[in-house]
Amino acid sequence: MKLYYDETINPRKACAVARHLALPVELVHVRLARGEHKAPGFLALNPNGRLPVLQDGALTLWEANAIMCHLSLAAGAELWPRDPQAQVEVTRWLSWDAFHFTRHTGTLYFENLIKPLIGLGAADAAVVHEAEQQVRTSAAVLEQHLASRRFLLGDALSVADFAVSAALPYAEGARLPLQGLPAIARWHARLNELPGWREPFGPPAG
Ligand SMILES: N[C@@H](CCC(=O)N[C@@H](CS)C(=O)NCC(=O)O)C(=O)O
Repeated sequence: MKLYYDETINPRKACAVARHLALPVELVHVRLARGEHKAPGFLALNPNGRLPVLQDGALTLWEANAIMCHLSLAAGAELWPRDPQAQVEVTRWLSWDAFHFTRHTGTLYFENLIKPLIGLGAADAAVVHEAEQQVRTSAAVLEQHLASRRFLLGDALSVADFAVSAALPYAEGARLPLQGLPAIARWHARLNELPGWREPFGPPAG
């Protein structure tokens, strides 16, 4: 399997799952800052011109959430659970994440961290303000949910945890408004205990 990535928020999800599951995945570095994701060869893999992309035999798969689920199936793991009701629960959190959480933590990540890094100028204050409001609202929901659970599904780690937590490693630089939320902080600490989640871009074991 080949996983095309750069060290940014969406590829991070797929790389973390691959490493956590110790899958024999070859990481292929595509440098966003050099525009390598817009080269014809890469666009043939993903016409969206975005990372990550997974190649597994004849299958070429884009979208980080789908890639995480595929990796779990490939490993025979339970991060994408076998139980249908648990699948519904994971789907709920993946949808919530895409529309309400990482959508906005991702905006703060881009505005506060990436833009200055790649010379696109200062963060847009109005965009930052709106995203902060959205993150605060959604983080309150997440905080309440995690107050009585180890992971999003309860005791079982799932791809939903890898998705919803994608921006947490960048919380400081992205200036995510997540202070004073102890359940989220405990969950973050728990994820940090997983070497694959903590260091997703190292070579996967196995
Ligand atoms: N919904 C996609 C988003 C992928 C995405 O936007 N990736 C970013 C890197 S974090 C990217 O490749 N950006 C390049 C661009 O927008 O030109 C996924 O989850 O895989």
